[in-house]
Amino acid sequence: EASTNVGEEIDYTITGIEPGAGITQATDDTLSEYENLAGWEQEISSTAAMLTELENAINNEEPIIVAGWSPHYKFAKFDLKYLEDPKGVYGDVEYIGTIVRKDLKEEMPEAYTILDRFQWEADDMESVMLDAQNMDFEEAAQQWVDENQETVAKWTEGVDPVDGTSIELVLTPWDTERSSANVAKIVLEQQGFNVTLTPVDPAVMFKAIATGDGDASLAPWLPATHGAFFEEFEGEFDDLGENLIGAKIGLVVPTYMDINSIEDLEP
Ligand code: PBE
Repeated sequence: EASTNVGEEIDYTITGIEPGAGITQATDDTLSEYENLAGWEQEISSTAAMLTELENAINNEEPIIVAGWSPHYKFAKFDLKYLEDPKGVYGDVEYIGTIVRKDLKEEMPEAYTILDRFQWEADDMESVMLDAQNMDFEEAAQQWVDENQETVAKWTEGVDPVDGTSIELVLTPWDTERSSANVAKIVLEQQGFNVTLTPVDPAVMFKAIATGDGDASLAPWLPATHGAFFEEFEGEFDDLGENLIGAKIGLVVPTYMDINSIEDLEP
């Protein structure tokens, strides 16, 4: 029996997300680096639109290929798999890092110490993301902080309280980063900081920290997803290393689809 041509069924289109996302660039790179994807396109729209299309396809058991990432609740909600990426365009398992502006250590040592210690697991982030399906992120983050006082105490141990110092955290506009930023906001506010959260595109996020317009960010996905921005501004910010290990991006399909690798796709 001849295998069905998935490409034809989905109009040779990968369902992407926002234009400024690192994964959008990685998907464009994938389309140009895999010869079998000649003629394929990425449909760029929004995360919400991608999730709606994914859900519709699954409800009808139709084929679909989306630009996907984890941690994300879509893996808990649906049966999904990553397509193998033998050329490694999407990178391997990643970490989410913390970067701060150059003078933060000197000017706000209390915040620097807490941000430097801020580290959690994919499960923690996922629980905030999942709760935030039914409440706002601030509430979900507060719930996580209430339930994880021991972890929070390790981040804040021995740090002096401050009296209303303003600090601006720059994030990117995805649920993963809304989760970490809102948890960091609550922890810093408990310490006496006055915290502003500013969501921007990844390129703007790196630039804001490099120029000192923003104080810190827990949002870089590295080494691949935001690697080009990281390199562009390297040396102009302080790199505090990972805050979460085990992130991933790639092409994601429902498990009922009979393909396993990007190389299985036909031109
Ligand atoms: N994401 C989620 C973002 C970073 C966090 C994978 C959609 C991106 O591609 O830039």
